[in-house]
Amino acid sequence: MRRTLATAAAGALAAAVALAPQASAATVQTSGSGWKLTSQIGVYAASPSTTYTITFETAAMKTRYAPYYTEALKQINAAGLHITVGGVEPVDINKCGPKNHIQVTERYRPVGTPGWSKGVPCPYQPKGLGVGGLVIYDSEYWDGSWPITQVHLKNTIPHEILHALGLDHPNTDLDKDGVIEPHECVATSYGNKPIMCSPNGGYSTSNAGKLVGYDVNGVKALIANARAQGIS
Ligand SMILES: [Ca+2]
Ligand SMILES: [Zn+2]
Repeated sequence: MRRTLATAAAGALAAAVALAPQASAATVQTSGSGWKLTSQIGVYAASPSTTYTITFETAAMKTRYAPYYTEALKQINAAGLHITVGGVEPVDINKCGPKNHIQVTERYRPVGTPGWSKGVPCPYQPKGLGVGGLVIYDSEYWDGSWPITQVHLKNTIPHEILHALGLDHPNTDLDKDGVIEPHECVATSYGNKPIMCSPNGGYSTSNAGKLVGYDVNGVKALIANARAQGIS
């Protein structure tokens, strides 16, 4: 029995090394309770001395989306990551943008699924250190073709920004039925799931749009992973 356990532990360690090949397995963490990082596409760290700037393809998009970031950005900055709302610039959705920019645009069904938006970090960075990314919101939210509640809208908009920073969906097989299901995420004693829960999560109260504690821990993990690799 004891041997079996030891073998299982060794296997888990090997998996951790495979996920973060350039990092110290002892100190880089890519998931925890209610948070997960995008290590499978090579982004799992963020430098606290970097400023990430959110830019927009058009002025109308800035007007539309920027107000939804206010509360989340306060929390992300309080957690130690610097992120700010910038201006307008061209966006090529097939390429990484300027370094440390999170570029925001809008398309009709950007991932093909009605009602789904997309948020991705610029992938495969040295030491997993994020350099910004791309967010493409589904234009259906605004023309009535995809009915979305205000709560879901308020949570979805910052959710995609957090993807671009390096946070993944923390869904996990809580009921042990062998399937990681939609909405299968840890919750607080008040029933609040991470804003990063797929397909949607976060507060359903007037706090909608704010990160839940789990998400803040994910942001802190991005910074801790940079420091663990000697990046200040
Ligand atoms: Ca399950
Ligand atoms: Zn998502």
